[in-house]
Order: sequence, then C-alpha cells, then structure tokens
Amino acid sequence: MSRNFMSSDEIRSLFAQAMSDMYRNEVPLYGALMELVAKVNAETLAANPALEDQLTRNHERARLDQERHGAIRVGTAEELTMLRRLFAVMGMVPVGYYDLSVAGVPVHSTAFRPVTAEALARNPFRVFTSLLRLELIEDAELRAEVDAILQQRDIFTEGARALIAQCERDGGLEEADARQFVREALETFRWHGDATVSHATYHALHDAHRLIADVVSFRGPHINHLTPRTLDIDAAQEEMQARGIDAKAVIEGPPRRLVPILLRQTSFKALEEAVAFPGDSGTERGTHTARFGEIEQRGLALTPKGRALYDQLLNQAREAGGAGSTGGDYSERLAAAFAQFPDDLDTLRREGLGYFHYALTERGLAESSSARSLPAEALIAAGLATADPIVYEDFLPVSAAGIFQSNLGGAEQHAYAAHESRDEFEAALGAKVADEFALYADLEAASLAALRQ
Ligand code: OOG
Ligand code: NI
Repeated sequence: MSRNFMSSDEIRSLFAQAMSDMYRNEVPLYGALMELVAKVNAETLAANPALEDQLTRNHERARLDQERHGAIRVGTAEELTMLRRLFAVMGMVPVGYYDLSVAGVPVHSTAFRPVTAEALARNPFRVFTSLLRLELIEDAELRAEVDAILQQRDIFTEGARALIAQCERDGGLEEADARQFVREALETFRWHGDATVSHATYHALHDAHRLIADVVSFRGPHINHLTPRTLDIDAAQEEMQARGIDAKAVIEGPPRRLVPILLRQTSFKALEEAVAFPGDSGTERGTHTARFGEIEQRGLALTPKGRALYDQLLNQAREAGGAGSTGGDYSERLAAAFAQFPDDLDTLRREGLGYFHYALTERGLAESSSARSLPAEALIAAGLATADPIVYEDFLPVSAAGIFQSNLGGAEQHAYAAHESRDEFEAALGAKVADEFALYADLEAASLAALRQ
C-alpha cells in the first residue's frame, strides 16, 4: 500500500501560518508588530550584506520571514500529554525544562519545536508550553475546585483526537487529512470571550494567582502571544515606542553586542479584553488580561561553558545594587557585567563558548580530501572553511519569567518555596524532554563531519 503523506514540516508550516492569521484577526496589534519587524529586518539586511550572506549560508534567510514562536498554558497532565501527541504530528518535540516557580510563576514548561537541521530550515515554529503546578496553590479548597473545573473540560476537538490517533497508527496524514488536522488543531488555541466559571470564581482564582485564572477559566489554552524574529531588537523597540505601542521597559536577555548571543526579547503589554461570565441571574460582564505581542532577536547558541558564563554575568547585573531587573540603571549594569563576555566570533569559537556550523568555502571544495582533513581551525585560517554561529532555538527561564511578570500586572511576585520537578513534568508529559545542548552539539558535529566528505 503506498501512501502519499504530507511531510510533518509542511503540516507545521501550514499550522504556523494558520495560527498567525488567526492571531492577527484576534489581536490586530500583533499584525502591527509583524509589519514593524518586516520593515526593521529589510532595513537591517540592506545595511549589512555580510549578515545576509551569513544567514543564507546557515539556511536562516528563507525561514526568517515565517519565523515565530507562541506560548500556551495548560492545566492537567492529560492536556499536556495530548499536546505532545498533537505537536508530534507536526514534527515538534519537547525540548528543555523550564522551572518558573523560582520567579513566582506557578508553572513549569518545555518548548515544542523541530530539531533536525532540515526541519529547522524549513520552519522553526516553536510553542513554549507551560503546565500549571496545582500543588503550588496553597488553599486546599481552591485547589480542589480548580481540579474539578479542569477535569470537566476537553480542550481538543473530537476530529483532532481522531486524526492524531490516525497519524500515529499510519505514520502520517495525506493532504486532505493534514489540512483537516490543521483546522481542528487550531480550535484548541482559539480565544474564547465567554468564560466557563462565574465572575466570583474567576476572582477567587485571580486572587490566588492571575495565571491560575488564565489557565482555569476558559474552554481552552488560548495562544497568549506570537513572536516574530527581528534582526535588530533595539531598532524594533524604538520603532514600537515611536508608534506609541505600550512596550515593556527593558529588553530581556543579554545586552546589545557585536555578536548576538542566545535570545533578546521585548513585548507590548497584555490587552484588557471583555469577557462574559456565566451567572445565576444571567451573564456578567468583566475583563481578562492575558494576550500580548512579543518580538525576539536570536543569536549564537552557547555551550554549557558559555551558558554558565551568561548565567553568572546576568546574575551579577541583576544583583548589583539588589535592584533586580527593574532598577533604573539596569541596562548599564548589564552592559558592564557583559564586558567580560568575549564579543568576536573567533574568540567565542576558540574558547568553546558557542556552537558553530562549519562549511567549506569554494576554495575548500576544490581542495583534495587530504587537504580537507586538516583541523577545522587550520581550514578556517587558510580560507578553506567558514564557521557561522548556530542559532539558539530555545528559551531562557529568567527572560520568560520577566515576560510573564510584565504581563501579570508588573508587580514582582514572591518566589514559591518549591523547586524544580522535572521528573513530575516528564511524567505529566508522558515523555522525556530533549537536552538542547546535545541537539546543538549534534548539529555542529554533523557540519564538521561534512567537511571531510
Ligand atoms: C510564556 C512566557 C515565555 C518567552 O518568550 O520566553 C515566553 C507565557 O507567558 O505563557 O514565551
Ligand atoms: Ni514568548
């Protein structure tokens, strides 16, 4: 029996586009962000042909205009497990574990994303997915109520469940089924302006934690933001301010540098939206604040050594003066701390701080295989090979906490006394999360091996 399955990459691309179209309709300000980012990217590329060459060599140029991530939050293990199966249809697997309880957000998270070089080049769509940690709700009665509410809902359509099972059984979906799957899957991420709980219950949940109200009060885990990728986040931030968009005060992540590392992010504040709450004597009107727009700039993926240095310097900047990331001089403290982080590609590579993609130059390709068997550094020195940064495809817990925070009313939250519980998260997920460092190391190793062929 021969089957003509649509590739998981293509299903993911269709889905990412459908999500973007839906979110642009739901939150028009997101459309404004997309436009702004397209403009900044076009200007940045026009001013910097070397950057365009580098992105092209790295298969990042074509994906850039479609590149974005989203985020959702769910309430139960069953929901998380089913999401894992849903994302698997699109070639997206859980990568990394993020504990946000230390920042006062009662969730832990992973990122569903593609992992192979080919899939990433085709469309790197990622979804940061958080699971509510019920055990962190202190009030036992409220905890029981939350549990009861969550047990009653089904965030997936019957059609989505059936097509996921079909895909798992058959090993793929033919085009018509794949298109139907995208439509059905989209329903899970749609906004619902009608809550499933009374206004009073909503307030009780909200008092326990704003995020709990967001996860529990609705029929589904509405996508809460989508994030296009910019090549110059400082320009994008200025442009947001110039257009009167209510942007977050600080850019999360490392400071501006010559060689961008990891991830820098900014967002506009969440919108206050009308919600209808069911009540005994008819519908009650209220509002809910959850959905926003975000912009990110991605840079070099760091090795464990580079990441340790990043974490150390970030802590140093945040702790200097005990002011966290809200003190007025934060960007100066950050820049001062990061003066210790090498900022040229050769040093970053030679000191083993980042992951690189190696490729032969035209002259390298013309060489004999014995010349090509020299160490990579010798090939680079002789102009026979290039080494370009491997882009960071993941997230940063401190930054994520900052994004949550700025959309939870600004006030710093108290940290939970809990600690990370990766095992429980993986049990709820029904799978292990992949180690992001191993994935980058594999990409680098494959490019080195290809030099010799
Ligand atoms: C997720 C926040 C994390 C990011 O870009 O770090 C995130 C959320 O608010 O649900 O999306
Ligand atoms: Ni985000």
